[in-house]
Amino acid sequence: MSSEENLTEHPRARYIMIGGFLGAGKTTAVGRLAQHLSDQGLRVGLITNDQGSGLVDTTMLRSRGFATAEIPGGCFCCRFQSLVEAAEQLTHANTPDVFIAEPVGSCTDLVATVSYPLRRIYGDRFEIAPLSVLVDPTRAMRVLGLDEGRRFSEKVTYIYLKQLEEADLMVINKIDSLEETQRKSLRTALEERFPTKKVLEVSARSGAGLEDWFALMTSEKQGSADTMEVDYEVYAEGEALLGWLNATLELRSEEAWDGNAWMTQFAAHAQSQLEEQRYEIAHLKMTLSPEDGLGDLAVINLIRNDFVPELSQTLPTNIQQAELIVNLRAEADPDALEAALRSALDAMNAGQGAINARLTHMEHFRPGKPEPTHRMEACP
Ligand SMILES: Nc1nc2c(ncn2[C@@H]2O[C@H](COP(=O)(O)OP(=O)(O)OP(=O)(O)O)[C@@H](O)[C@H]2O)c(=O)[nH]1
Ligand SMILES: [Mg+2]
Repeated sequence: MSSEENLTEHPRARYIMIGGFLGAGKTTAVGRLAQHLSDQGLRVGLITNDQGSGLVDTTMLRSRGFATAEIPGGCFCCRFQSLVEAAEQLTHANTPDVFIAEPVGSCTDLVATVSYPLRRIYGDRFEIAPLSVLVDPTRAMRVLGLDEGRRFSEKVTYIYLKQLEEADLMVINKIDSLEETQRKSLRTALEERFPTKKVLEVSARSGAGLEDWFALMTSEKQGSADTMEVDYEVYAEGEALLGWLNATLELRSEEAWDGNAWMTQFAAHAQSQLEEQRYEIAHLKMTLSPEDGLGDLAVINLIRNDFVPELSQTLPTNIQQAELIVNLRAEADPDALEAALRSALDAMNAGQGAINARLTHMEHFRPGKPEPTHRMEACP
């Protein structure tokens, strides 16, 4: 049976896409929204996406019990049919009332290449919500010149600003980390630069502001404005400046060890290796899953060089054997990312009571030129 036949058997499901640059808090927000909808008795299907495979985001969302389909090996826009098939796969599993999709954080032009094609080709199956674009305040303040800290180069910044330009809902996240004056000046700067946008303020971590945002995503339909112009040469060059590394390792030791402490130390070693070369980190994220089958997970994130690795989930007990997934995105040569990761591992292995680490998956590359399956500039 074709994917078209399968999907037509079911009523229209809402399709919500939460975009935003690397590290803005998309997966955190997706998990929050999925929980919010599940608590209301709705069935949710989540879709994750990456240029490579072996994804921290998928591992995290699945560990929380959400039905999650993964599209590895290319962005939604270039793998449009895989997106439709992922929805079909989830439909078979639990017939979601709502799909929540997280696009790759270095992607833009999602309205023209994903939302409008879904509406025009599969409008009888999906009701498309407004596109949300999440904003990490520190990153945004640097891009907009409100903060002096380090920033990405011009072409990566081009992608960042294009993401903001196409937002239906511009969502300042992490307001728990902001002073009142910073929050006001960021909001003012965004409203001045993008006067037609609806700007919201939330904290996916604390829950502040989420009710209003979730209400908009679950009730409003996306409008029909003409899409923005995108220079695909600059976009491709910007994407190619970002090095990508996905690795999976098996860790084991005779003695039980503290996985939270191990991962924190490992992230700190990787950070110092990258900082030595002055590579700008976009997001280093890792999960550590013990092989005891109980489903616990430790998660660590580092979202820029001048910050600290944050454990957002911890393991309750010591472990002996575990799988470590590493996803690293930085403005750097991918070979240099691999070298940094290997040096960080060497540093860990040089310590006392070393944990035996075996690499089971490693890919590191620069994303290729985006070549969307469809590009529709207007939608009825
Ligand atoms: N302080 C604070 N931190 C947050 C908030 N939301 C997310 N974070 C943190 O931001 C980091 C990145 O969050 P993710 O949800 O993984 O970000 P993402 O946009 O999915 O990242 P990519 O998938 O790599 O593009 C994590 O350390 C989160 O815990 C928030 O509201 N406040
Ligand atoms: Mg994510």
